[in-house]
Amino acid sequence: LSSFGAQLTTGYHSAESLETDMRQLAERHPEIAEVHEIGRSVENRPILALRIGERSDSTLKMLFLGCHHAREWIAVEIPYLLAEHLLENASSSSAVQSWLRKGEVWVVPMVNPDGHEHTRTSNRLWRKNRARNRDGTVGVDPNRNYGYMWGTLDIDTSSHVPGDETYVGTRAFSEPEVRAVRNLVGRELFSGVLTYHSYSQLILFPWGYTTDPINDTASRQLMEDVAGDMQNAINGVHGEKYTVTQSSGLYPTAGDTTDWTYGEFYVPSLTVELRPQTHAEGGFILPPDQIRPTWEENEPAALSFIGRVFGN
Ligand code: ING
Ligand code: ZN
Repeated sequence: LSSFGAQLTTGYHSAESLETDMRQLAERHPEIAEVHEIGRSVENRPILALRIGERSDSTLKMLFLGCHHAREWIAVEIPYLLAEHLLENASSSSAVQSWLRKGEVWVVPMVNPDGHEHTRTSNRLWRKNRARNRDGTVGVDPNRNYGYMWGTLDIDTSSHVPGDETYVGTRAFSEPEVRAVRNLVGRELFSGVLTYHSYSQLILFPWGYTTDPINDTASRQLMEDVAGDMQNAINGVHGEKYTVTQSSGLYPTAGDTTDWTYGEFYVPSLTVELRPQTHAEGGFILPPDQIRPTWEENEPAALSFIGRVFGN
């Protein structure tokens, strides 16, 4: 059973085919995998996590998130394929086996199922969730709705105007999809967080809300080292270049995932912007034949982050 089985039309998962595949994956590996519903979306779709690991009382845990933004379809597939890789190599790879003995990996491939469904049926380039705003517009940007320095910027990349693409919402954690992640992170105390987006081929570390660097030089060094290792791992597979930078260097944003997980919990936290590099190469519309090579280069990158956190 390959992960491409349920994706006959586009090569990409829908919310529904993802649920089917996540449940089948867990059923095939009952000793080390469980599906958890961590919350429900605005339109009441389940937000699902796979918990992978032998123990449920471990203190070493990592979190991989995908698809805060509806149109970034590749950002569903990479965390899903990571989960599949860990489960299918749990006994054949000694590194994976030892990680799953001492720690847990949590994977949430689709934080924003309503928006994702909207991109399949109505508007391929929809970004936000499907919240009904008071002024009649639709959608809050889930990657502006986290509670660290939330709402402190009011610019086009972090907007207080409800109809805008980067609308921050009425208050921090106003959105159920973002509360689902908050509750999971509050409960599990992760030692590393990686959230996937597309596109641009970047590896981003906090802060987003300011161009100031992180004060704590040890944390900053750790995140830059992990990011640099990931960059090298990626480059070594197909020669693709991913650039490491502070996220505010791309553009300033307040309320993103990694500012909150680092700012609130001091957890090393990174954002990866997957393929392609440019708009001319398709932007958010990545041909399905690129899923496999994108995974092939991101596999050693994700594993190097896990190795750094769990020990090799
Ligand atoms: N890009 C991210 C966004 O939310 C980002 C970039 C990540 C900014 C992390 C700040 C912090 O705008 C996409 N493509 O969504
Ligand atoms: Zn995004």
